[in-house]
Amino acid sequence: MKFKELEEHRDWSLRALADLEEFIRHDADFHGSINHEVRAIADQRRFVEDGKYRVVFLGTFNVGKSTAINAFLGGGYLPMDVEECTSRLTFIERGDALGLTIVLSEAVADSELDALRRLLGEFGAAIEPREEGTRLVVSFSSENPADMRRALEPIITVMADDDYPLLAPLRGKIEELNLTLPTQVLQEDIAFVDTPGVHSVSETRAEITYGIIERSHLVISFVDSGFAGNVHDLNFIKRIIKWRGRRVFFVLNKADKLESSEIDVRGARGPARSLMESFARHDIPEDSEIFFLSGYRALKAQELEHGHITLDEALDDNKLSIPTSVCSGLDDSDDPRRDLAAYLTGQSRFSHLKARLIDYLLNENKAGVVIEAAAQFIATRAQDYSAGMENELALAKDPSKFDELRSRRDELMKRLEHIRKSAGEVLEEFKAKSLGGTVGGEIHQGYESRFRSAVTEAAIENQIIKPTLDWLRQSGRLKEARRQKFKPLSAQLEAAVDEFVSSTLADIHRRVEQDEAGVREAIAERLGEVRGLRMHLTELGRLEPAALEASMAQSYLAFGAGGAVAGLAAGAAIGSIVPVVGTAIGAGLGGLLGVVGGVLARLAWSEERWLKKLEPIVHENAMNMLVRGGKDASGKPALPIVEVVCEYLKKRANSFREAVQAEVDNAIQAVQQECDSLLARENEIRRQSEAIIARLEPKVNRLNTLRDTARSIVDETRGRERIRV
Ligand SMILES: Nc1nc2c(ncn2[C@@H]2O[C@H](COP(=O)(O)OP(=O)(O)O)[C@@H](O)[C@H]2O)c(=O)[nH]1
Ligand SMILES: [Mg+2]
Repeated sequence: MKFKELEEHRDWSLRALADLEEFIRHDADFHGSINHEVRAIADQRRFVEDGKYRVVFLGTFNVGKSTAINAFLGGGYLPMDVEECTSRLTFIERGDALGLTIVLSEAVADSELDALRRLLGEFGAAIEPREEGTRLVVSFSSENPADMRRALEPIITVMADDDYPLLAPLRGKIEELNLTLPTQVLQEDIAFVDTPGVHSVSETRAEITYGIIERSHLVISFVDSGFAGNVHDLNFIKRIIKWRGRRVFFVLNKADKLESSEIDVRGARGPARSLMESFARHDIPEDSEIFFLSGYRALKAQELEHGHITLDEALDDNKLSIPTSVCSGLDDSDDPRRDLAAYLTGQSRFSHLKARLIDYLLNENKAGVVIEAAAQFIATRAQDYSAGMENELALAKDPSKFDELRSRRDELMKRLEHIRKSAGEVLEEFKAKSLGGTVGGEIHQGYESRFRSAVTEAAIENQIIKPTLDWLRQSGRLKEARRQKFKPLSAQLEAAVDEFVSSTLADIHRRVEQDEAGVREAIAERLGEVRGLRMHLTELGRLEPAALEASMAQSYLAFGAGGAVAGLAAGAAIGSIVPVVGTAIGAGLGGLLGVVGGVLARLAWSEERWLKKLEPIVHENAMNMLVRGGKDASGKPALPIVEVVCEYLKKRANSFREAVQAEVDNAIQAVQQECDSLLARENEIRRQSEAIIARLEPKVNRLNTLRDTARSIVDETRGRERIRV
């Protein structure tokens, strides 16, 4: 599957969903529940829209994130080498033209707007406040990357304060920057997210970073290849990988500063080896992909190619340190600019990263699956909506079919009731499994109680506190911890809590997913039967078992994919556990520093006395984080992790059950209503058959075309390439 094809399918799906919605809302021949269907369509639309390819760049200040993003964009759009002062995210997406929207937490002041206007006016950019001054829309008169950079620099940098003092208060209000770049620049529909340059990822406002990772498809973690053995954020990254299933690529940047012998992606030596050793210590999957990169060379190569810099400028750039042998080779070249660009591109190792990124987003990311699920949904819904009209049409064309429908009405209703009852049983069993209870003599514990019973005082003691203190007892650790104001001890405790929660939760999650999948399968079978009955309403007697099975199989897939999405929708609606737990861990960390960091750190006690003093503090912190709660670093109350997790498990189970129940009720009700309304209108249908045929036939055809196109998209996405999930 190519980007372009997937894009076309996405566009088609969005249009088709809009068509279906239009039909439901405004066509008198739709007889089902408008609310239910509109909500189901809105869910699908949200998934399709969210199925864009968002790549988020993480890493400490100065590691080269902005430079590398610029390399992906082919020009210096983002300011580089600047100390940024706001913790905000920069989103870069494709758009009609070069553009910038500044999202503010409060309205812009007139003085700020004036200052910004003057500044942007210097290169012909205009600014317009929207939404009561909380959004500033900047439009550029050119597509020159330097213009965007010049507009952004004073908005985000600390240094700019001296030059633009009037903008200082504005900077504090910035929540988000949205850049759009013309499509010829960003050919693939990948959106990039640059995270603020701070000294450590965990120091950025955790919610911001976690929040965006939730909405991204790939995380690229930047590491300075000169400091690969000393990466601070691996716990944070581990949570992303383990709890959210996000793929993380590790980029060892500034590889131009390495000897070629140090560059070995397999990790036998050099920085990749150091990084892999850290992976092992932090329980990061060892098959995590590592890339070497020189973002700077990659960017300069493209600037050369696009004529943004001259050959001489490149040759004079000390940072590029182009070897004399390469320089002299250029003397004989027909096109030295192209040749130097090619040399730099090769040296940068950028193409490996880019090719793998695209390959991942297209083939392993769920974007393809989302489109397939949407197409499946469209096919089933189009079929459902047209089935009602087809039945009416069949009766208008051949009113003798009314006899069968009348004689079999009671039988039909009984079958539907039977299906409703057995679906109810499936959901009852799920309720017992998820919330606890007894079904069919079997006692189920429930997810919440499973989790609570794993978090015992003894488990906390053995799996968190003891290992943390053992760690502290190793030689030199205490001294080092004291020297660094106990930060290493906090980090160690955080890691132990993290490990404990992740592994306990991982077991429960597996069970949750298995139970949900079981429900989906069982319910899909019943829904398939309902749909079969509806499709053959006017010829119930002739409903062959084979026909029923075929429609069941089709519907099973539909619900399998669509239902998974409904589950996901529920998950999205209740939020995710990761940000909250991350915050709770951060809160515990603040607590420990608060207690120890102040007075005690300076005391000249013996090692034994220190350990005795620290033991209850570690204990207290672990208990606060997990079960008691407390205050976070900024003094706000923080819920304990156990409560956060239990709330999540309960909400997830309930939303899943409700979503499935609503889907079943909706499908059954539609058939019942349809049957009764057809019988009630028998005389009218007999009398006005001509008019009814003329009215319904084009609508049925339109819906059937939608259905068939959707089915062919399903076949295509499924057939041509296996998408790994
Ligand atoms: N030598 C070298 N320097 C780089 C490379 N990438 C970025 N830099 C430099 O590192 C500094 C910080 O880069 P920047 O992209 O602003 O980092 P950010 O804070 O992570 O966004 C700048 O001076 C860049 O020129 C690289 O691949 N090699
Ligand atoms: Mg930056």
